[in-house]
Amino acid sequence: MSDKYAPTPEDKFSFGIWTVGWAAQDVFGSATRAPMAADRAVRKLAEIGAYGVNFHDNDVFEFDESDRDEKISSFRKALDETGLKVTTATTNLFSHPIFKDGGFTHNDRDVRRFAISKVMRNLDLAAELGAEIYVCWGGREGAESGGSKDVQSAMARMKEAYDTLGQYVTEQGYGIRFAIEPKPNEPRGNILLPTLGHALAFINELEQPELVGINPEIGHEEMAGLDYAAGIRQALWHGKLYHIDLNGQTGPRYDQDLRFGAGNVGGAFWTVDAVEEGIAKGQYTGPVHFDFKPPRTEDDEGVWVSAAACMRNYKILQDKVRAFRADPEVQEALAAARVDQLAVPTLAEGETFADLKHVEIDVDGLAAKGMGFERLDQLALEHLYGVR
Ligand SMILES: [Mn+2]
Repeated sequence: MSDKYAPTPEDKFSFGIWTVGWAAQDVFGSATRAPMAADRAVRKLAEIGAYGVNFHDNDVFEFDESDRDEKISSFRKALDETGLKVTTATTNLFSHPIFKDGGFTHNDRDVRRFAISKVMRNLDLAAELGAEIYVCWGGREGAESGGSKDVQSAMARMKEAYDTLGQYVTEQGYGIRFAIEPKPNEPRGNILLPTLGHALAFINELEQPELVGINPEIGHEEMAGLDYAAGIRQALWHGKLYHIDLNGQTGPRYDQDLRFGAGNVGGAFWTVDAVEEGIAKGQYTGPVHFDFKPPRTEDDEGVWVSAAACMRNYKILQDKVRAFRADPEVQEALAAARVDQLAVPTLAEGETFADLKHVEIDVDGLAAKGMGFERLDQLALEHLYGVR
């Protein structure tokens, strides 16, 4: 039986090892599932049709690195046997108590030096395993109270860390680029670089800004009340969308990490539209990555149902988005809403501000004219609701 929503390698779907591997411990309760070795996660992800994986160093081996060689060799064996790619890697600078005040911006200098060294060691492994993108989630870089963090110095130390790591990958000849993952809060009361906009501005201050882009997550941007699809479209315009973390979230609350397509369904529709735009224009070349957590209610079987659903929901929405864009009535509604007119430069070729100083337009006529956006959006909803 052929299934048009079945994942294919061309879809480039990838998962973090920590997503399916999460044993479901939370603030209020202990784990409800057994720990999962990275090599099992790789094998199961391959079985359900994933293309690649992303891992934290400590998803594979322990913090003290006593089992490093042994665990990397079984991880690598699983990768070789399944053909799964390591698309992305990252460093855990948040779980161990030493990182309670962050890594790159910890008030203690020794911890900052240790954090950079931990990332460098894992960059070697990332390069060895073929990862092209290195995600940096500064989950503990932040504060609960205003006086405890000198934010300007924290920014300077953050820059120092990225500049040092940039020099390292350049020196080593690794073809790796960094992707900063913003988040407004949780686990810290407030986290530095809280939104993709903050991160984009920060990147401009770096010595080698071309080495650093962003990895926005749906849930994280929506926790801040922001429109994810519009955010990643802006990042594409800047040429800074290096990676994406797709999942589900229902409004500003704790980080839900629902499977992709759950939570804000309308947001998911426009997210797929935005990702497809980026891919079609050659602006996004990374994996279609899912960073979700199967809820604590699920057993092992539920974990794989949830993971498979991320990919399935992406393909269902991809189908709907394509049907929306191809619909002649939608094209007519887009034209009536003058959406294409925004691509026309406001000044004609050769014009300067002088030509705009005394512009004569039909003020009353244009003020009275409707935009037709409701008709257009209703067509989108009808595609999403499955009645067109
Ligand atoms: Mn999250």
